[in-house]
Amino acid sequence: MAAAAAAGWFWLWGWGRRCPGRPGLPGPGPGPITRLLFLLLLGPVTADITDGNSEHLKREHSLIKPYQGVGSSSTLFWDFQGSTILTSQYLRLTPDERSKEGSIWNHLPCFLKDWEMHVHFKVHGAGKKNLHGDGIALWYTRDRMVPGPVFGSKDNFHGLAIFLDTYPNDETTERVFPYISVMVNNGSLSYDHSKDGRWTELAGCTADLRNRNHDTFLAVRYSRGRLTVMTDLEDKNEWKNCIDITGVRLPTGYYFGASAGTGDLSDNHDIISMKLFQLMVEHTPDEENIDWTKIEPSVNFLKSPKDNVDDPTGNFRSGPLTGWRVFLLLLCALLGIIVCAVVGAVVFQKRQERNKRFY
Ligand SMILES: *[C@@H]1O[C@H](CO)[C@@H](O)[C@H](O)[C@H]1NC(C)=O
Ligand SMILES: [Ca+2]
Repeated sequence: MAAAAAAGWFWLWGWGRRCPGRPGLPGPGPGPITRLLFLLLLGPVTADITDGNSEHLKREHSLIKPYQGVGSSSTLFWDFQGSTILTSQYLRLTPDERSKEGSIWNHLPCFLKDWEMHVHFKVHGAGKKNLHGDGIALWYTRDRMVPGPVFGSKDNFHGLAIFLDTYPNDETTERVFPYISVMVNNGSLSYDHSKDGRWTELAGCTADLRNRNHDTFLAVRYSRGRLTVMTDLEDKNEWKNCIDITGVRLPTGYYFGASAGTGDLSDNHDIISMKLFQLMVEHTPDEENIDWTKIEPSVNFLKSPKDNVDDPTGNFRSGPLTGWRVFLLLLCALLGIIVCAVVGAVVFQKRQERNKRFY
């Protein structure tokens, strides 16, 4: 119990201020003090986390400036596809032009069990409100470099997708866009672009991420089946919670990537950096013994589609209904008591009268 509470607390505090994450500095996760407190709380359980290297930047899975030149290895680890261009300042997946698709894919499969990806991105363009699109997708998938209809990448993918969807294709939606959502797929699901992936999303949040005058960041953390997405869009150097779900199962050995697409509407979709950090997390021997590359992407809970239907009253449904049920129950009980009392009174009176007659 205490351990679980401490772990939750640790998790909560692990975020907080977003460190610049420069190589050599602690990037993601808890600062040293948090780590120390965590250690005090959990004692020997976390013995392995004491090495002072709880988080490591993994250069082979990261894309960092300078992208090219002497001493830079970043672009050696990534493949570019479609409309993607590289400048000294950013990597542009699509320009602000119609019908473009671009992607970048890490060469090397990632075999980390627990990781955190920080993405520094910029979505901007000339389009006014809701006349821009379509957004960026971040990927951790089995296949790489396959163009397709899902933000420039293939549908029916295996793995994890995080969509930074800037355009509401579903005109009936009450949602405010841009909207960030996550989807886990074992190849069986198709992303419905016309519904902004509503039927297949696991969770999401509205995020004002477009045409900002300051740097914008997104972080994805995957550890022990918990998937967390955080944003830093307000220039406060602070992570804000967007998505936090558990029960997510992803294998190791998949590829990181990012893609973007434009249609009739467009935007510049830029990636400035992608930094992958290893999280040092202990796993039980049972967990260690299974072959993590064989795990089928899945989620323990899956909302039924009807939960995703826009229903402004949905939030209140459980409240008043249970209230009514309780009320009806009390009413029945009350009626029961009244009936009993009346019957009892009548019987009593009859008996009294009978008794009187006998006297
Ligand atoms: C893939 O996922 C679907 C539901 O999302 C499930 O019905 C199906 O059994 C899964 N397939 C495999 C091979 O796990
Ligand atoms: Ca959309």
